[in-house]
Order: sequence, then structure tokens, then C-alpha cells
Amino acid sequence: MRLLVTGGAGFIGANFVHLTVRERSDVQVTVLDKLTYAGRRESLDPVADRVRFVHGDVADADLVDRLVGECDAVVHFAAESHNDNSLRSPEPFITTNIVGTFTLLEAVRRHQVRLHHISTDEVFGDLAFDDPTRFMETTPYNPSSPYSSSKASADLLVRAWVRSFGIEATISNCSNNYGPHQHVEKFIPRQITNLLTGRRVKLYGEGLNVRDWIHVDDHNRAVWAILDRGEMGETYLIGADGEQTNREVITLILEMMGHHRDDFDHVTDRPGHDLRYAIDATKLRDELGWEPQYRDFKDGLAATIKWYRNNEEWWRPVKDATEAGYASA
Ligand code: NAD
Ligand code: TDX
Repeated sequence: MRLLVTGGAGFIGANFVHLTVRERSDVQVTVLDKLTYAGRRESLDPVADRVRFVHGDVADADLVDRLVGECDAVVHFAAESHNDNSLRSPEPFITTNIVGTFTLLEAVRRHQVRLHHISTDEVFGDLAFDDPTRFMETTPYNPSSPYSSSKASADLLVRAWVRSFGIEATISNCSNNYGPHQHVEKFIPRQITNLLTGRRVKLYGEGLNVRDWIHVDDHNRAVWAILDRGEMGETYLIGADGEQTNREVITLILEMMGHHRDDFDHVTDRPGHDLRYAIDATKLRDELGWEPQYRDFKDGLAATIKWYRNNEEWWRPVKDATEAGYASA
């Protein structure tokens, strides 16, 4: 199989490429990535001899048409992915997440190539803390931020292209990922690298917001289950029953890294901050037989802390600029 992976130099995409090279000797991978501030070509260095890398924009229609014409399937990770950035500067979220997805859809329609579109649980908005239900494939869309509304827009375009033009596509909406190679702007790596650089942990508001954490490899194995056995036109929610308050997560990080559990700062809350996300992944489990391998969040978190300790050369070059961006916001 000739597989085009958009956004393959980002956090989840790079882990997907590593997993694919490790476990799928029959797959030839081409990565298309714009190498924005979030893209790191060096994340693909260990697999460089097995991967063709194309530096370019998913919204570049001519380039995308050529690459799609050369492949059997596309997995579309490329996106602007950080809520805080979308609140400061929404424009690239529109051009990459919406126009980029549109560009890809037109190319897969022309070439009749299978597409798997990677999306997020944030398209559903948020749940009350005491809501007994969780997000399901049938939950109505109700996004809150420029980021989540741009992802919701992209999902709806994919659904329309399935219905109106009969393209072969699937969608997955996953909860919050953690693991190696995640940009230090995101919650977990930000706090780990704050501690590693003598800074303090930063908790938005009271820290009662809940996120449903999943290890990035469990997400990517679910993507492979959908590529292998998913039904065309269907949406699958991906989650591993990993609900934790932000306060619980920082307590674990502080204690695992040898600090007192109260050694953090409360900082100004994110505007429109979603309260809680929670995924019901019954469809994925029952229909495709997927099960998470990282069942204990503490083990996955410990491995992630170890990765950041051992790979300072990967995150150190972008740490100061990221913190300067937060400080000036
Ligand atoms: P990331 O920001 O780490 O990586 C995004 C990658 O896309 C980068 O390599 C970047 O260079 C590339 N990119 C950005 N704009 C591009 C463009 N115009 N053309 C080509 N490449 C471009 O993001 P991530 O956390 O790895 O997220 C990947 C996907 O997974 C996104 O679609 C995101 O919405 C989705 N997702 C993320 C999470 C999460 O917890 N991180 C959860 C659910 C879904
Ligand atoms: O310094 C921080 N302190 C803090 O308390 C940061 C950066 C975040 N937070 C909070 C905000 C959220 O409640 O931690 C939680 C997680 O924040 P992010 O890592 O920014 O993730 P989130 O906004 O939940 O979105 C993530 O999950 C869904 C990804 O960034 C998205 O790409 C994905 O779609």
C-alpha cells in the first residue's frame, strides 16, 4: 500500500509513521508536511530511509493533486492543533484545517483514493462535570473555539463529500493524546519541561477541567484498525476511559518528578475553556475489536516523562520561545 500521511512531522503523525514503519512492512509512506512551528522533520530521522518526505502545504492544490494521484490511501493529520493559538490568531486554522481539508477532498474525489480524516472530540463541545453521558458518534456538534469549530467544519466537509460525491472516507474523533514528540505548548509536555528548566507548573483556573487522556500509540493503532476494517462513510470515536482533572494530572507529574504536589501556579483561565471531554468508544471496540494497550495512565505518563528527560535536544530549541509566547499573550 502506498500511503500519504499529511502532517507526518507533527506529534501524532510522526508517532503514526514510526508505528507504521515498525509494524507494516507492506506500506510505503510519503509524508506531506508544511513544517510549521509544530512540525519537526527530525522526529522522522530514525525512519528517514523508509519514508519519502515532501515539504509542502495541504492547501496547495497542484501539489496535493500530484501526491494523491500517486497513492492508494491518505491519512490526514495536518492541522493547526492548539486551542490557545486559535484564540490569539485564528486565520491559519481556517486556511489549513478547512481549506486544506477541502483541497484534499477534491483530490481524493478526482483520483478515487481512500481517505481517513483525523479529528477531535472537541467538535462536540463540552460536558457538564456531572453529566452521566459521554460523547458518542451520534452526539450533535457544538464546538467552542476557533480550533474546534475549524475541525468541525472539516468533518462536515468530509461527510458532505461522502454523501454527495461518493468518496471513500472514514473519520475518527479522538480525545486528548499524550506521549513522545508532543510540542511543549501542550499541557503535559509544557509542565514536564517547565520542571526540567526550573520553571513552575502552570494550571489554568482552578484546574477542575477534565480531559480524557489516551496514549498516542493507542490512538494510532485505532487508526490502523479503521484503515484495515472500518466501514466506508463511518465515523469512529477513539478514547481509552482516561478521564482526569487537570489538577490530578499535575499532581502526578509533580510527584513523579520529585516535587511537592502543591508546587504550581494558578494562571489566568483560557477564555471559553471547555469543562469536560469524555468518549464512549463502544463502536470502535465492538465493531473493530480495538482495545487500548496503555491501561494505566501513570505508566504511560512515567514513560513520557522519561522521554522528555532523555530527549532534551528535541524540545530545548523551542522551549524558551514557547514560554515567551505564553508570557506575551
Ligand atoms: P501538531 O500540531 O503536533 O502537528 C501538526 C502537523 O501538521 C505539523 O507537523 C505541521 O507542520 C503540519 N501542518 C500544519 N499546517 C500544515 C499545512 N497547511 N500543510 C501541511 N502540513 C501542515 O498536531 P497533533 O497534535 O499531532 O494533531 C494531529 C491531528 O490530530 C490534528 O488534525 C488534530 O486536530 C488531531 N487531534 C489531536 C489530538 C491531540 O490531543 N493532540 C487529539 C485528537 C485529534
Ligand atoms: O499550561 C497549561 N495549563 C493548563 O491548565 C496548558 C497549556 C493547558 N492547560 C489546560 C487546558 C486544558 O483543560 O490543560 C488542558 C489540556 O490543554 P491542551 O494541552 O492545550 O489541550 P486541549 O485544549 O484539551 O486540546 C487537545 O486535545 C484535543 C489538543 O491540543 C487538540 O489538538 C485536540 O484536538
